Amino acid sequence: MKITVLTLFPEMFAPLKESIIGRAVQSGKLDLRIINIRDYSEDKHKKCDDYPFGGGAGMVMLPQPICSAVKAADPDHSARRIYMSPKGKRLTQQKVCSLAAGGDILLLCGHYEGVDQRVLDLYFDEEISIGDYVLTGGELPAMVVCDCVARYADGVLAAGSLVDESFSDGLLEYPQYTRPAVFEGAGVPQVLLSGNHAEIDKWRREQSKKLTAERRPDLIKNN
Ligand code: 4GY
Repeated sequence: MKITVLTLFPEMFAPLKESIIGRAVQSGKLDLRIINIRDYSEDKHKKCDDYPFGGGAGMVMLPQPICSAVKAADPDHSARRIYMSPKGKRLTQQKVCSLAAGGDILLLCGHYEGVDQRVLDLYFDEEISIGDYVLTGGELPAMVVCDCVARYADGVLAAGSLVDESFSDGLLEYPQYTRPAVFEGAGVPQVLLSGNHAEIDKWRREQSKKLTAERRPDLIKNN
């Protein structure tokens, strides 16, 4: 699986060096390329932003450095080119699945007041939002996409991890317990200690349905 990220702040992607995603990169299961847009600026001061036409607060990212970086990273437009933006279509687990199955991904992170609209019109395929709130840049959203998509790369997760989790069947996940069997006076549901796997599966399915009905009735109606 290959994911390329274009950003003015490549050091913000340090968290992806840790834990499961870090190991996926180290082992070659995930080909993650973080590209500094500034390296592609043809300006003598490597400038990457300027004032917005029409006035207003903040700065807009210049088209030239971004488009040169896109052409270098994805010369034949073989990747799905995605701009992280609150204006985009909301990310869902279904969308994550389709991205994971879809081939190479290129993510553009905006910063400041965003990118020149012509970059999106001329070079990008779609916009994705991770939720209805505004961040200072697209870097955290791009990390969210990298993380949740990379979980689907072959061998990244333990076998079966993708099967039972929340949303995989449109329901929230059942509660989990581990040792000790009694913690601060609180026990574990007896069925989980019974060794009866048919009963355990049944209990977990019931818990999933109950939790989803209580907390996310919208997920049930849309099912
Ligand atoms: N929410 N989902 C989001 C975001 C920050 C200025 C445009 C989001 O995806 N991206 O809040 N992005 C802004 C920062 C330029 C993107």
